[in-house]
Amino acid sequence: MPPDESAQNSVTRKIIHIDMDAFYAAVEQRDFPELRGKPVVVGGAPDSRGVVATCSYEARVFGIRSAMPASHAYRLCPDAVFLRPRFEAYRAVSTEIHAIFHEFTDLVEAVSLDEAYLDVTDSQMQQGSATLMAKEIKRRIREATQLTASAGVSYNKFLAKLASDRNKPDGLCLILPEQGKEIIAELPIGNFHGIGKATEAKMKALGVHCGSDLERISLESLIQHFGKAGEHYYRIARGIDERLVNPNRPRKSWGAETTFQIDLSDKDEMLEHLVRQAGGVLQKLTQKGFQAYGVTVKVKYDNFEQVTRMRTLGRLMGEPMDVSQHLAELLDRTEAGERKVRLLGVSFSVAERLQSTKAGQLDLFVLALRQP
Ligand code: TTP
Ligand code: MG
Repeated sequence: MPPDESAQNSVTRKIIHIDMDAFYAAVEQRDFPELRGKPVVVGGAPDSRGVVATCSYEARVFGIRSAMPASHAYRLCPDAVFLRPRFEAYRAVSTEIHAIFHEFTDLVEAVSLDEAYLDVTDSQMQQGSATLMAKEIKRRIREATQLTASAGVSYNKFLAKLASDRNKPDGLCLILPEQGKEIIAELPIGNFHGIGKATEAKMKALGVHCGSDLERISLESLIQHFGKAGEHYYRIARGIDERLVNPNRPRKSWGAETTFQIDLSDKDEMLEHLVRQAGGVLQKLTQKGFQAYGVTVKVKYDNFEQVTRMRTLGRLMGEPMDVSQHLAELLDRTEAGERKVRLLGVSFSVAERLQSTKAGQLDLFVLALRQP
């Protein structure tokens, strides 16, 4: 058994879930003080077909939410400030907060730029108190980034995640083992993490509206209706979630994108830009021990219409030069040049992180299989 697993198999674990508050919008309000206290919407332009990535808490009062069309958000609050995302800024913050997490434990599972699980069962920081560690992590994040995070502390991932959501923003919530079942019993089924709209509707059709209803359904019935996920629902209803914090969870893709001050019309200039971007991303992912097996180019034209072109890479790449040919071909499959371009992005889908030479050989094999 790898050391990570044995460490995590102790009976009572201490899990912290950290999630930044209104992440993209908070970074914008930090960097542009005139936006503080105002409804800020980050995402597509209100006159585009884009969607809301997130919005400040001031904007949430108007009913604006993530994934809503930006045009809808505009109707809800025409006075809101609508901003395009600045991924570089969010990534920089993400790097800072992840460095803070790693000072508390190596068992950090990065879920997204702004969210992670930490297994601190064996951490000796703060005399081993997970709640004090969560408090200290929040303090360190604020000190380093001037941003607030919410933290949840509990004995498994499901409850830690639930806890971090309870007192947002700037919250800290502890769910003790003896409280877990009761909290889940009262939880509306639509608020279960991992239960989306479709599953929620199916659950309601079965008469399941909250956790206590779920607990009354037999394992057989749950498996019959939901397949393998049924087992997970069965355990969750009882406050049981044995999923480990996986520090090697691979990020599915790594990328960068830039919105230009002035739309580009020269294709050579676009390619040059893509190659430079790709070089930076490749360097980062190689540093982290990942290998790319696919590359995607994203082009947004001056009317905000957006296309992506993807290809699988036939061999491993380390050097930006290796990828420039692919980028040129992908760009050729768009109308860039004939049409002006306001945004260019490049991202790489990555294979599993390399643990050892043996794993490396395996990766080569997988890559060979993935060749078109
Ligand atoms: P979340 O943590 O879900 O949201 P949030 O941090 O903005 O707000 P909260 O205080 O409720 O945690 O997502 C983190 C970032 O991911 C968010 O700032 C923007 C991005 N995002 C999208 O781009 N699209 C989406 O649909 C969601 C949910 C998030
Ligand atoms: Mg968040």
